[in-house]
This record gives sequence, C-alpha cells and structure tokens, in this order.
Amino acid sequence: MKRAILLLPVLAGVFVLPVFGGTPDVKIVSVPRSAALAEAAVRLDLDLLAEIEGRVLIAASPSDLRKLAECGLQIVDESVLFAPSSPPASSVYSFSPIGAYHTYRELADDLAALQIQYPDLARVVTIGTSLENRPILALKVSDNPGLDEDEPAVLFLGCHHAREWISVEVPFLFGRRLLEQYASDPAVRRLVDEAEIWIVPMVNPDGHDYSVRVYRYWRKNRRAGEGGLFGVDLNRNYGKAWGCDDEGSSPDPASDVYRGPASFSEPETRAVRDLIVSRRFGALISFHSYSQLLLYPWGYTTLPALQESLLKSLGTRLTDLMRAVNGRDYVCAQAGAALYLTNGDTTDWAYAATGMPAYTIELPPLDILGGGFFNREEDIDPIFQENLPAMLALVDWAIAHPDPEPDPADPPRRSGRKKNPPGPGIIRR
Ligand code: 0X9
Ligand code: CA
Ligand code: ZN
Repeated sequence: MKRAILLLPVLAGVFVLPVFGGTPDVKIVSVPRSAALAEAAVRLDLDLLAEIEGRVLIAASPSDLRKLAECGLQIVDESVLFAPSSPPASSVYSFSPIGAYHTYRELADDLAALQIQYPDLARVVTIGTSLENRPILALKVSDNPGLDEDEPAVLFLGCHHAREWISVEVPFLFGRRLLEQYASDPAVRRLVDEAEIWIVPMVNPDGHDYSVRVYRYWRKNRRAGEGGLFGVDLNRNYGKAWGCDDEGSSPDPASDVYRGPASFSEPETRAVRDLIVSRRFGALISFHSYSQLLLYPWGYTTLPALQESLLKSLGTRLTDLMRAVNGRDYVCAQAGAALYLTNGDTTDWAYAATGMPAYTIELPPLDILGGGFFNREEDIDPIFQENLPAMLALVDWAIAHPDPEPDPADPPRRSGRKKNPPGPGIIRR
C-alpha cells in the first residue's frame, strides 16, 4: 500500500512538519520505545516518523495497527496532532473554515461587531496595511475610546507567526471579555477607565491566511523574493540588534527565520512600531505558541537586561497567576538565555525603545505530543482563561508604574557561550 507522505525530520532540535498528505486509512500513533518495537519495526517495515520523549511516532495502516497490537505494544492514537481542527457541529449552519478559530475576515467582522455593540468603550483602529493590502486591525478598549487620553497604554499582540493560531484567540478573547465585563465587574472597569488597552490579535494577516488556505505550517509573512522565495520572519525584523549575527536570525530568504533586508522592512512590523511610539505604552505581551513559557528581554544575548530583576519578578508573578488557574505550568525566563538566541524580536525592540516590560508568552501545549500548533478547539477557552489573570495584572501594573524609562544599557555583544542550549521545552522555531 501507499505510505503516508508525512515526514517529521528532527533537525538540530528544530521540527519541520510538512502538510499531512497521507491516505485516509493511515493513523498516526505512538508507542513506547522498546526492544520489541525495534524488532517489530524491522519485521513489519514500519514507517517510523520521530521519537519524542521516549515515544515513537508511527504512520500505521490498519494492518500495521493489528500487528502492533499482536506484539502487545501499547498504542496511543495521535492523529489529532496532525489533523487541522475540524469545524464544530454548529458550523454546519454557519460555515466557518477553521471552526472556532478566526480567519482574518471573521476577526475583522467580530472586531467591527464589538465596536458597534460597545461604542463607548471600543474602537477598531487600522494601524497599518499588510503587503497583500489587508488592514492590520487593533481593538482599542478604553473609556472615551475616541480620545487619546493621557493614560498608560498596554499592548497585547498576536500572530506574528502565521501558524500559531491560538495566539490570535487569546488577545481577541481578552478584548471581548473586557467589554463584556465592564458594566458588571468593578476591577475590569477600573483598568479600562485608567488605561488604554490596545489589542492587535493578528499582526500577520497575510501569513495567517496562507496558513489557513494553503499550508498550515507557514510561519512568516508573504513577502515575495527572488526565485519564488517567500516570507520574512516578522519576529526577526524589529530594530534592536537586528541581524547582529546569523545565529539568532538568517540572511537567507529561504530560511524560516529570514530577517528581511533591513530592520522594519516589513509593513507589519512598521505598523506595530508606529503604534508603540505614538503613545505612552507601559507594558506589552506578544503571544506565540507553543511551549508554555513567559520570556523577557534580552533575546539577542544571554546577558541580563538592566531591569532584569523587575522583568523576572513581575514575570514570575504573572506565571504564578497563570499556573493557579488550571495548574498548567508556564516557565518564566530570559528569552536569550533559556530558549535560544534571536535577534530583531518584538520584545527586545519594544523594551529597548520604551523601557516597558515586554513579554513573549508561548502558549500551550508544552510540546509536540500535546498537539504542537494544533490546539483543540475545546482548549481555546481554558488557555484564554489561564492567561486572563496575568493580562489583567499587567494592565494593573502599568497603571501603577506610568513612566517607564528606556533602558540605556546596550550590553556588550554576546558572552562566550555554547550554541542553542536546550531550553525548558522542545526547541523549535
Ligand atoms: O522564535 C521566536 O520568534 C519565538 N518562538 S516561536 O516558536 N513562537 O517562533 C520566541 C522568541 C523569543 N525570543 C528568544 N528566544 N530570543
Ligand atoms: Ca481609559
Ligand atoms: Zn511564534
């Protein structure tokens, strides 16, 4: 029979997962690594895909499955990891191509609906236009949203990376939640009254659309380059230590971490930059997925930022709040020291430019076995709920600390260190 064309190469700890083009009767399963499996793999000519944390992923036909069961191997069905989430039952009536997740169009419609429903609290603002001419939309939540009030602003960003769909939903749900609770929850009302809360759920609409319609694992934007190469990694295109080495980003347009020809070469990063410099921002979270981390600057060096102790203590408070909701552990750490080096990332630039605490949250799951970039639709709400108290606490913190000073420190480039030490989760970009 024809084998599933699913490859899962593990390259220096970087997972690259091509689209699942398998035959429908092939299941992705995992079994524990064992001598019995090794023997069966040779005898049955099994299609072994990868080994992760002691379990071996296999593309198995029905007859493979039967034979594995005969060998007494404990089989876990992992198919859900590799299937795009299916639309919920309700979408039979109103079809949505990616179920509970937002397409760009659905996001634009839902944001517009929020402004109509809450005209005294919500404004949809176009902060820029993507390469393919999609408005990059922000939801501003504040009392007097039509005015620029002299209040600390807090920024929540989602979807620099196209395939990280959950990172759209968490900031969007936060905005909706603030609006829904304003009338009934005095704590929410105080935050909305005393701050301006800015939410950009989809920084990279072109990439997201491509991920929805063409290739689920697309990461970058859709910049067309020579020779049919596409895409700049928007989280390598910001202006702090941009391109300072080729370890934290790549000059090669074919690379998934291509930094672009210059800092802020892309309209999507310029839109975020222009928003940030346009008013007094006091804190920022940029959502990504996956691996349950809360990361703070610097990402381009292992050396600590001048405000390391604040970044760490505030960050740890946030992860404590997150853990308390569902018991799910998020690790708080310096990005460049704990994960891998990057240069040109959002939070390094935002922190350098303004002095505000700027965090990257890597949402669940913890690893590829938990689903990688495919969070089940039923997990969207729990993931949002566990991030909610941290988001509220950060707004509260910004109100109490209204005047961040830019960090003048520009640590000397790069301490002598080994390449890409293993971080707390699976290392992948
Ligand atoms: O590599 C990134 O841009 C982020 N991870 S992701 O898997 N979502 O692509 C992490 C950026 C955090 N910064 C550093 N690790 N330096
Ligand atoms: Ca306000
Ligand atoms: Zn990301």
